[in-house]
Amino acid sequence: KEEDKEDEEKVLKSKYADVEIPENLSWTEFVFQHFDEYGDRMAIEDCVTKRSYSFREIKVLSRKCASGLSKKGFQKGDVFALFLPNLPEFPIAFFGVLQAGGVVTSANPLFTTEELAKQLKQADAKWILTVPQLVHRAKEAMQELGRDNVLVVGEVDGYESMSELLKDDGSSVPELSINPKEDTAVIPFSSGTTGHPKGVMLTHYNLIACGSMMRAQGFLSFDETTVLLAFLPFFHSFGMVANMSMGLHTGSFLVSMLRFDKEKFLQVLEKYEVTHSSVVPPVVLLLAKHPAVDNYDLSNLTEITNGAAPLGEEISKEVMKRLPLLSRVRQGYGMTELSPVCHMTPFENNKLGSVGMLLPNLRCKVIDLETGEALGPGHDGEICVKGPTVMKGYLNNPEATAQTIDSDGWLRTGDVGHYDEDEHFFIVDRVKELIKYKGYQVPPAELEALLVSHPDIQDAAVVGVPDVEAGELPMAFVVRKPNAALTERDVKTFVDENVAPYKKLRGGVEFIDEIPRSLSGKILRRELKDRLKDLAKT
Ligand code: 4UW
Repeated sequence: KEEDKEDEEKVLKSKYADVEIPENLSWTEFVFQHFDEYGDRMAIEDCVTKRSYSFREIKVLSRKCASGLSKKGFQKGDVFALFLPNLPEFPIAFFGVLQAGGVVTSANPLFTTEELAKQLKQADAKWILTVPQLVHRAKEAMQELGRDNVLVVGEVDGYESMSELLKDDGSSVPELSINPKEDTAVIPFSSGTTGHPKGVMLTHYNLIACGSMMRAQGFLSFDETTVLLAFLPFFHSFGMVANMSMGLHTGSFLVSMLRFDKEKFLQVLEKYEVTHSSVVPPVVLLLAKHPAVDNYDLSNLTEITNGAAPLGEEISKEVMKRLPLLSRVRQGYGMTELSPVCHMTPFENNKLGSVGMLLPNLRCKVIDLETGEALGPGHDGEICVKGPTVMKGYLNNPEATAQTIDSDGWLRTGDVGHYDEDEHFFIVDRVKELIKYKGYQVPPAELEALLVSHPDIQDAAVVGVPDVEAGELPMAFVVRKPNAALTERDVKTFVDENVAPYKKLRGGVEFIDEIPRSLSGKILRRELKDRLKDLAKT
């Protein structure tokens, strides 16, 4: 019956046969499945300090971490925050927390104390692990919850080091009964289709489903010969699942990079003979256009996979022309709420500019923006996805969950696109509020709330302005209070002082008399974007 209904509704089923999704494993058990075979081979190495760990060490040390945490009273279901750049210790802590029965919430290391505190409060984090440079921020943010459980990778006076934890004898790893379909493993944050960042509850099963689906049919082509440059942040779903976890699962060698730097990136590609890298559009642009690329031997690089923001056909062609040994420029399209990937380009016959095909085990429909009716090939509409990777829900936010996942289980992505006759998908626009700066999420609602907290600002709206390198730049429309002498510089300085650098108003500030709103009070962002186009013409 369900199938008949789906046929009528123009629901697309993946063209690929369903894969079996293990139902009785934890995410750690899934990721570590072949670690004993990989043994003493190097699993991850920091490209600057050269600190490295083998697969065996990751397994042993993450158990020690779990045992040490349990001795400290950390319990099943407790939330542990990772406020870390991409260090080789990241997976040890991550899988240590999971083996102690905990839940990982991962925060952007660029966050200000306030941004971090908001996440820690919402997630009710019991512990936090950070690096010496960020320890004060971590401590202040934890203090807002009345807690002081701060651990550090490295040494800082007055703080406990993670290395102490790793000296544990490993005797107290709890016997866990994980219910993979119910128990949340990670809570990354995302603003989804509207409003402020929210905790996205992904269960062990959600992640295992995504991992299993990605491995089918060579969608994810990593194996034991892969050298993967892992600079995409592990705190974000893309880096966390597609690189850190699936890289380790497949026995790849991960070269971790703490901070992205153009020259360093090219040096590392050459020196480590990197074969694969997951990237975002500015990095593809760099490979296609930067003169320094010619100074390096990138002949081992056979595949790059773009995600998190749109990549055009032209730039994909350009990079392939410049790097003739790069045989594949691939894409994945996903969303934190989808654990996180729903479409990937197939191993062969991918169409440049397309985000690929629906992964196995998933259903997808493209619905008319006005009528909600499912559309056939070639028609743009909102992309909706259903299947085992749809998040459990937003943490403590049933309203937002209900707005995003309907009663039939369909998740609305807020992205606009279409599929062609061969079922290759193309993303063309977004109807949700989200702005993406170099793949980073910038939730307009957050910046708007900050702007209206300024004593001279009456009202504000933030939109994304298209930008060749970054994708979009956040820009603000501001209504000044009567007689306020606020300048663009004042507004920018105020924002800069209060947000992580990637949220800065790089797109500028426009003063206007009134923010256009619908009768229900919603900001009419489309109208503001049109106004921007008009401004650009004049
Ligand atoms: N083209 C156009 C794309 C694309 C895109 C995303 O921060 P989030 O919530 O999540 C992500 C996750 C991306 C991702 C994860 C795992 C993976 O394997 C993969 O590809 C290899 C990609 O970005 O933001 C979600 C929003 O980001 C936009 C889109 O608007 C989506 O709803 N987005 N990927 N290829 N736009």
